[in-house]
Amino acid sequence: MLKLYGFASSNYFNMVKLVLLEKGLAFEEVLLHGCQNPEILAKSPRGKIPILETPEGFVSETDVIIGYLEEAAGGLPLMPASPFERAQVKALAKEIELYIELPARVCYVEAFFGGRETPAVLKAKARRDLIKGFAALAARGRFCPYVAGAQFTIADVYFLYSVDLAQQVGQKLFGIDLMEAMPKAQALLELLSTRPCVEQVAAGRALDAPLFLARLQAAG
Ligand SMILES: N[C@@H](CCC(=O)N[C@@H](CS)C(=O)NCC(=O)O)C(=O)O
Repeated sequence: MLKLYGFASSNYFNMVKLVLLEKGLAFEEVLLHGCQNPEILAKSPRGKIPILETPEGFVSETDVIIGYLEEAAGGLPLMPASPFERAQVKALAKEIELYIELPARVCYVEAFFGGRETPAVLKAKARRDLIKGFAALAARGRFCPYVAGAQFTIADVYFLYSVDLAQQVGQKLFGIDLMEAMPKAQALLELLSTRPCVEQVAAGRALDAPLFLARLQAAG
C-alpha cells in the first residue's frame, strides 16, 4: 500500500493527502517531520516532507509525487485529457507554488507562530512577489468555478493550500487583502472547503496544530 510520510500541519503534506483522498486511493499516513538525519535523507535528499513510499521506492517533492499519482496510481483523474489544458493546469499550479506559496512561506513564522520577525529586506521582497503572484493568478485563473475551469484539478489543490495562508500573510504583515479584486477566487475557497475530502484533511490538520505549535516552541 502507498505510504504518505509527513505531518498534518504541513500544507504540502495536505496537498498530497487531498490528492490521494480525492482519487480514492488506499494509503497509510506515517508521521514524520522534515529533518537532516541520514535515514530521512535516504528517502528525501533535502530532508523535506511529504514523501510517498510506493512499491518501487520513495518519491519526494509534492508536484512530482502528485504527477506520479496521476500517471501511475489510477483513481479519479485530476488533470484534463487534452495536453494543452494539462499544460494550463500545470502552469497554474507552478505559478501558485513559486510566486505565491514560496514568498508567503518566508513570513509564516512571524505571521502564524508569533516567532521571530522576518528580516525587513525579505519581507519587502515577499510583499512585492505576492502582489505580482496574485496578479498572475488573477490573469491566468478562470474560476468557473475551479481555478482552471469546470474540472477540479491539481491547480485547485495548490490554490487551496497556498492562497489562504498567503492571504493571511498579506493581511497580518502588510495590511493588504491580496484577493480583494478576486471575488470568484474567494468564492472558490469557500466552495472547496465544503468538499468531504477537504474537510477530512482539515480535521487532521486541526488535530496536529497544537502538537506542531509545541514543537516549534520547543525548537525556539
Ligand atoms: N519543495 C518541497 C517543499 C516541502 C516543504 O517545504 N516541506 C516542509 C514542511 S511544510 C519541510 O519538510 N520542512 C522541513 C525542512 O525544511 O527541513 C515540496 O514541494 O514538497
